[in-house]
Amino acid sequence: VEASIPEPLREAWRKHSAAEFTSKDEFEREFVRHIETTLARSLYNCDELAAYSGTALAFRDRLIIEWNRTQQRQTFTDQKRVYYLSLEFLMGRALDNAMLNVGMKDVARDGLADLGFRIEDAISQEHDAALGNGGLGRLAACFLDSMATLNYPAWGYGLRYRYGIFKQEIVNGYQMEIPDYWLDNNPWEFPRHDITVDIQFYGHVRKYQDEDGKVCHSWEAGETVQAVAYDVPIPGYRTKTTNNLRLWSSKASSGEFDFQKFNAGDYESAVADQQTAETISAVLYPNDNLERGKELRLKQQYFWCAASLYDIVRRFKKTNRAWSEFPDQVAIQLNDTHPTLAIVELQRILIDVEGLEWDEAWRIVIGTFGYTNHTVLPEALEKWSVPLMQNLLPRHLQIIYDINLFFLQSVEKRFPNDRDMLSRVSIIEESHPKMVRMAHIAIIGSHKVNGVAELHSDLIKTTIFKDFVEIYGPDRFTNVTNGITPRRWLHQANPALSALIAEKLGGYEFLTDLTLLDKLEAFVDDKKFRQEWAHIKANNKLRLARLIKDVTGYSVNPNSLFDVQVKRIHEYKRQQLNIFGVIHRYLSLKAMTPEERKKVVPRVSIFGGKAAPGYWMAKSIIYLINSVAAVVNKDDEIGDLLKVIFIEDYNVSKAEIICPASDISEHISTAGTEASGTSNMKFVLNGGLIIGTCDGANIEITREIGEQNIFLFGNLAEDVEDLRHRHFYGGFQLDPQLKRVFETIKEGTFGDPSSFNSLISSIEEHGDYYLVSDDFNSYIATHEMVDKEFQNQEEWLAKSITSVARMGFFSMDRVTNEYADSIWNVEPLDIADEA
Ligand code: AZC
Repeated sequence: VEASIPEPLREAWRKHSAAEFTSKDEFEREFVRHIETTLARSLYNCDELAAYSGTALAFRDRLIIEWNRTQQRQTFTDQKRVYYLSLEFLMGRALDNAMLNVGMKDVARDGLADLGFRIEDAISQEHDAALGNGGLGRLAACFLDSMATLNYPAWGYGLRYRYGIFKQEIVNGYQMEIPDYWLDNNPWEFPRHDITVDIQFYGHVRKYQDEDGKVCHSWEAGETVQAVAYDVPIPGYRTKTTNNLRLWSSKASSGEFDFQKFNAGDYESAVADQQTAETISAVLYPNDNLERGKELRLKQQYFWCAASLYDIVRRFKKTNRAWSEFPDQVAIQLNDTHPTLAIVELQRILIDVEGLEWDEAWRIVIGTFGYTNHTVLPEALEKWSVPLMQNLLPRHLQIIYDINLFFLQSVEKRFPNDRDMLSRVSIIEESHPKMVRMAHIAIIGSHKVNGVAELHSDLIKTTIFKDFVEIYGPDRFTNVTNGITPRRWLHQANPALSALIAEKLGGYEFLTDLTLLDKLEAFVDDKKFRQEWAHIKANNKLRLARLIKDVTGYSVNPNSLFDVQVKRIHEYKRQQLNIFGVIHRYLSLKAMTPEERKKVVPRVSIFGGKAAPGYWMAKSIIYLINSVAAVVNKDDEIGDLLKVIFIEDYNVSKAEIICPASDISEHISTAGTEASGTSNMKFVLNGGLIIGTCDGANIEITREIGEQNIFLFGNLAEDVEDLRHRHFYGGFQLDPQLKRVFETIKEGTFGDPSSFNSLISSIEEHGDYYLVSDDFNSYIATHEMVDKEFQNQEEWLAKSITSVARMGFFSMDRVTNEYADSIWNVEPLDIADEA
C-alpha cells in the first residue's frame, strides 16, 4: 500500500503515462530510440540481431502498457481467475506473434524497410523459448494464447529454466545434445526482484498444542531457497487483454549465505552453497512421456508449486474474503501430475498456517483443482519413493498419509471386504521402497479429471483409473479434446493461406471463430481458388526445400510428394515403422525396370524430432534414419524418386515452416498409445492430408473431415492386447515384407548391422510390443494408395480444401471455453465498454 502514489499527486503521473506507438513514424522513433539508448548502438553498428532487439523492445513497450492495464482491470473486477500450472511452456518465438496479435506487423515491416532491414531477417534472429519437450508443453502455450484472446483472467505458472530443451546436432548420423542457454537477448521477461518467496525443504515436523489445546503441526525447515518471479506478457489476438506468465527462478535465500563459513575464510564453499540453490531451476528435464524419479526433479516440482500457491493465496487474501469462497475465486488446472504437490501444499497452508479444520480445508482444495491426464503409458506415470519424500518434504508426506487414510476409510465403507480394491487405489504402493502414486493424489484432490481426446478419455476410465470411476461415479471424469491456436499455426505459419481464406470469407474473423472455415467448402470447385491453393502449397514446399538445403545440404525436388513425420522420437510413435517402410520402398524401386520407374511418384521422406538423451532405442532409430539417408540419397539409380531427410533440432519455429509444406504427414502410433497428438491438427489445418492409425485425435479428425479425406490403417486399440499376447503364445509370423527389410539391414546395406540389432530384435524376438509387424502390411498398402491418389492432383486438392474447411472443431478457443464451462466455472472479462 505504501507503494501507491496518493491521489493529489497522480495527475502528474497520468500526464506522463506511457503511450503506444500508432504509426510507422512512431514505430521508427521507438525503434531508433531503443537501438541508441537501451542497446547503446547506432546506425553505424546495427546488425540484424540489433534490429530484432530494437523491434522487440518497441513492441514490448506496447505489451507492457496493455499488460499493466489488464492486471489493473482484473484486480478491479475481482472475478474468478484461472491458474494454469505447467512444468513446461513450449512458447517458440514471441516477436512475430506479438506483431500479429497487436496488428502492427505491416507497420513494422515498412518501418524496418525504411531503416534498412527485412522484417523476416529480424524475426529469425529470435531464439525459441523452448521450455518444454513436446505436446504437453506446446498445449500449455496454446492455452495461454487462447485464454488471453478470449479475455479470460488467467495466469500461467512455470519454472524459469536457465537451459531449455537441448539443441540437437547430428554428428555422423548420431544425435548429440548441446545445452540450450536461451536467456541472452531475451527482451520478453521482466524480473520482479520485489516478488520473492522463501521455499523450505528437508527438516522435521514439530507437534505442539495451541492455547485452545488443539494439536498443531509446524514444519521446521532444514534448508530455504528463494523463488524470484520473472513475468512474461502474453498478448491476446486483437484484444486489450495481455495476461501474465509467471516463471520462478531459484536463488540462495538471503539468510542462506553461510556467514560462518564466510568468516572462517571458506568463501568458495559459501559460494558453492549458493550455486546449489540455483540448480533447482537450472534445467528442464528432457524426457517426454517418461519419468525417472530424480530428487532434483521433485525439488523443482515443490519449489514451483509452493511459490505459485503462496502467490495465489496472497492475492486471494488481499480481497478479505472468507476461506470458503476460495474456490469461487480461484481455479487451478494441473497440467499432468507434475504439479500434484500443489494439492498437498494448499491443504498444508489451510490447516497448518491458516488454522482451518481438515474437512473444511479439504472441501476447498477439491473445489479448486482440476487435473488433466496426458498419457496412459505406464513409464510416464509419476511415482515418488516414500523415503525420498519423507526426507525432502516431511510434513507433506504426513498430509499425504492422512489424505490416504480418510480416502481409504470412505472406500472401505462403500466396498467392504474388498482388500484388493483398497490396495489398488491407495496413494501408497506397497513396494520396496514404498511409492507415492501422484495420479491418485491428483484424482482424489480434484473435482474434475480430464483426458485429451475421446479415445484417451475412455481408456483412462476403463484401464488405469477404472477403480476411481467406480468410487466417484463417472461425473468426476470428462473429456476435452485438444486443439491448437489458429493464430500461430495458420495465420503466422502460413500467412499466404490465411490471406487467401480471408479473401474468400471476407475477413479474418475465422481466426477467432474457426468454425467459419466451413464456408470454404463452397469454393471447392472454384478453379481459380484451387489454383491459388495449390500455388501456396508449392511455395511453402519451396520454403521447406530451402530449409532442408540449409540444415542438411541435400537438395530435394519440390515437386515430389513431401511425406513428413516430426515429433519426439519414441517407440510408441513408431518412427521405426516409417523408416522400415522407406527401406521397403527403396527395395521396390531398386527392383523396378526403368520403364516402371517412370510411373513412380517421387517422394521425400522427412523426419525430425529429439530423442531423450538416455533413450537408447530412440537414438538408434535416429541413427538408422540417417544411415538410410546416406545410402539412398546418393544412389544415382534412384535419384529424385526417393530422398530421405532428417531435419536436426526440430522445434516450434521449424514446425512453423514444416507444417504448411507437407503433402502428407504421419501420425502412426500403436492404437491406444498416443493420447491425442496435436501436430496432426496443425498439418490438416494447413492443407496437408494425413496417414494415421485409429488413435488419439486422429479418430475425431476423421469424424470431422470425413473418412474419404484421411488415410487410416492398422489394428484397432481394442485388439492390441490380444495381438501382443499372440506374439508370445499364438504362432506369430513376422510380416514377410518386413522380414525382407530386416534381411537388407542385416546384410549391411546401411552400414554395420550391429548398430541396429536391438531395433530388430525388439520386434523379432522380444514380442514386438508396439506391433510394427502386425501393422506393416496395411501401412505399406496404404502408402501405395497415397501414391496413387497423389497422381490425381485435382482430387487431392479437393480433399485438402474440404479438410481445412472442416477443421473448426480443433481450435484451442473451443478447448479453452470447454474447460472454462465444465471445469473452471470462470467467465471471460467483459472489456467491450472500456475506453
Ligand atoms: C502428450 C501426449 O503424448 C500427446 O498425445 C498429447 O497430444 C499431448 O500430451 C497434449 O495433450 N503427453 C506428454 O507430452 N507427456 C506426458 C507426460 O503425458
